[in-house]
Amino acid sequence: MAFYLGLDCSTQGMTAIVIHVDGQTRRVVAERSLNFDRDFPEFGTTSGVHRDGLRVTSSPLMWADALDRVMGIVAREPEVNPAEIKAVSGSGQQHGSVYLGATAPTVLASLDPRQPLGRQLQGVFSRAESPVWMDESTTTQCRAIEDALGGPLALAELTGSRAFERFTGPQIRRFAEDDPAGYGATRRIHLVSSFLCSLLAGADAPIDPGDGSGMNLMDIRTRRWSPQALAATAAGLEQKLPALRDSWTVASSLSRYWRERYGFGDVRAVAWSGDNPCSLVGAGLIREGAIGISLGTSDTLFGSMREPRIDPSCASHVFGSPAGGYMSLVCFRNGSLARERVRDDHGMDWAAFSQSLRETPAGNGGAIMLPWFEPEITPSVLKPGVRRFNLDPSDASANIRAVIEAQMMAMSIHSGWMGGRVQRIRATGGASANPEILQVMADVFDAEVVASTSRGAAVNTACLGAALRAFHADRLAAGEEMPWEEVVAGFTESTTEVRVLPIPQHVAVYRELKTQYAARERDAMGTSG
Ligand code: ADP
Ligand code: XUL
Repeated sequence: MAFYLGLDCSTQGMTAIVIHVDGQTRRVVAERSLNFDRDFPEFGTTSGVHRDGLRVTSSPLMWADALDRVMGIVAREPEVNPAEIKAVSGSGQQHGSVYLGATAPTVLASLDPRQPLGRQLQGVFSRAESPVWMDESTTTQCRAIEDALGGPLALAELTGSRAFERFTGPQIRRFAEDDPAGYGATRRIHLVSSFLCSLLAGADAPIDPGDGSGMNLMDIRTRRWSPQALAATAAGLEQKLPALRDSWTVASSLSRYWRERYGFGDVRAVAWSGDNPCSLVGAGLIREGAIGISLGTSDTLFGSMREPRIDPSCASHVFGSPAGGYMSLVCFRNGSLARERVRDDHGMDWAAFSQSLRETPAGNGGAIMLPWFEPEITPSVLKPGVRRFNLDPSDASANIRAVIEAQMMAMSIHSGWMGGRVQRIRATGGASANPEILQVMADVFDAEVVASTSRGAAVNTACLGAALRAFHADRLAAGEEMPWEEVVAGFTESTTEVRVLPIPQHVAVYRELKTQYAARERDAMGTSG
C-alpha cells in the first residue's frame, strides 16, 4: 500500500495529484490546482505569462512559490498521509528554461524549512525571467543553428526537430548573444521540469529524454547531448547543462526542506519530464498505434513510436518517450486561448459555446477561418492575423464553429505524415470536457474519441502521468520491473469515460472541406510568414 505524488507546472497553473495503490485497488485520492493569475497576483501574469511582442516569459520564482504552496496543500489533504508518500515526479510545460547563478547549489542544499521557498531563492537566478514555449523571438538564431548543422532536415534527423523558436537551444543562443555577461554568470540552465525537480531534491536534477528532446540539443538516437548541436548554440554550453538521464531516474530523496516543513517522509524524487511526454503515460498511450490530442493552452497531437521517424515537412517533432522508445508530436499555439477569444468576443460562456456548436451544421456552410489570433507554430506563422472566408466576423455561431473546425482540420492535415488510419483518439486537456468539441474532432478524423472526466472537468493526464511515473520509478528502484500496462492499469481506463463516435454524413463533409482548408492555408502562407 502506497501513495504517489504527481505535480504539473503548466502554462496557466500548478496541479498536484495523489494516487493510492493497494495491490489491484488503485485510485486518485486528491487533485488540487492553483492558477497563476488568480493565486499569485503579485507576479502580474496574464494566462500565466508576460508578453512583450514576440517575447513571452514567465517567472521562475512564481513556479517555486506555486510548488511550495501546492506541497503544503498536499500535506494537509485529509485522505493523504504525507509520511506514506513513496515517490514524487512531475510534468513541466516544455522548452522553457531557467538560468541559475553560482550561489544556487549552496542555496538549494541549505534551504531553511522555517522560511518560504521563494524568499530564499531571490538571489539565485542569473536571468530573472524565463522564456516559455510561447516565445517566438528567436527566428534569427534558429536559422543560424540550422545553417551550422546542414539545414532543417539534418537538424531534425539529429535532434528530432528542425529549429523552432520556442526550443531551448535557440533561446539559449539568443540569451548568450543579447546578454553575454548574464550568460557568463549562468552556472546551470534547467528546463522548467528539471528546475522544479532540483528544488525538491535540493540539488541539480537531471533532464530526461522526453523533455531533453525539446531543446534542439540532444541526439535523439543516443539520448546524449550532441557536441555539434552544443557547438552551434553557445560557447561553453556543455558545462552549464545538467546530465541527461532516463526518465525513471531517482534524482535523490526529497530534501530536508520539504520533510521538515510539511512532514513528508523518505520520498524518492524522480526525474520530471515534459507535459506532453507525461500525458502520453497519463492517457495510457504507451504502445504505438493509438494517438492522443491534448486541448490545453496549446493543442497537441501525439502518439508513441518504436523508432524515430522524421516528418519530411519538418513541421512535427520526435521526442523521447518517458516510457522508453519515442513519441511524435505536432503542436499548435492557437489552442484554448483562441477558443476563449471567440467565446469572449461574442459574450458567451462554455455552455452557450456548446449550444451554438449543437445548432450549426457540420461544414459551416463553407465558411472557413484560419485561427491565427497569435503567431502560430504549425504551420509557422510569425505575423498573426485571423483570416475569414465566407465568414461574417459578427456572426457568433458561425465563428464558434469555424474556430473549432479549423483547429481540428489543421491537426488532421499536419499529422497525415504519421501514416496509418486513426481509429481511436484519446482526448485530454481542459477543453476535452466539452463533448461538442469532441464531436467535431470525431467527425474530422473519422475516429472514435474517448475522454476521461471527473466531476465535470477534464482529468489532468499530464499530472496523472507524473504520478504514474513516480509509481513506476519507485517500483523499479525497489527491484520490481513492472510492465507499463500494469503501471497504468486502473487509472487510464476510467469508468467516467465519454465516448463520441463519428457521424458518417459529417465525415463526408469534412473530407471535402479539409482540401479547401489546406488550400486556404497554403495561399495564406504565401502571403504571411
Ligand atoms: P494547460 O495545462 O495548458 O494550462 P488545461 O489543459 O488545464 O491547460 O486547459 C485549460 C483550458 O481549458 C482553459 O484555458 C479553458 O479554455 C479550457 N476549458 C475548460 N473548460 C472548458 C469547456 N467546457 N469547453 C472548452 N474549453 C474549456
Ligand atoms: C510542445 C509545446 C507545448 C508546451 C506547453 O512542444 O510547446 O505543448 O509543452 O504545454
